[in-house]
Amino acid sequence: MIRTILSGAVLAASLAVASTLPAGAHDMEPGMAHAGDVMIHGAVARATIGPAPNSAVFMTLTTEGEADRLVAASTPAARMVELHESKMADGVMQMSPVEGGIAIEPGTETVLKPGGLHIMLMGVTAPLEEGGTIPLTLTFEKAGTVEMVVPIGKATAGHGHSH
Ligand SMILES: [Cu+2]
Repeated sequence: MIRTILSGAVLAASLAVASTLPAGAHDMEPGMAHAGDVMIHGAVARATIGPAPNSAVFMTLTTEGEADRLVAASTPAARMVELHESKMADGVMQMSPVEGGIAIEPGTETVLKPGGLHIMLMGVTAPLEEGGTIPLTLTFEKAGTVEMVVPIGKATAGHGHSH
């Protein structure tokens, strides 16, 4: 019974946050946007823990047109943003910049997720707290530039490695 009441309170708090999103989200859900033929969905920024300086943004990218590439990302919430890929090398998870951008192919979901492709936020200007949002600008080779609102989700394990 207590658990039910608490869940209701948490849900109400979540809805309150969602209703105060900044302009620019249009009528789309936070974490969703489109640039030309490219659709962005499920975007989420990882909350930071304590004084951790880095975070990452994950999302799913699809195209309803021709192949494209995510070539750049930026946000005022971090001093530097890079497109990264994490890979296991000699039993150790390592990450490196993606040369030439992240490919988006017709008929396929390009999934940015912990342990794989991600948008790395280096040097966050303030802690990223779950339930908040950050603005994010994405630039695609063909579809151009789009500004979107990205919700901040849970701090997840799996991307805690450093450079
Ligand atoms: Cu990274």
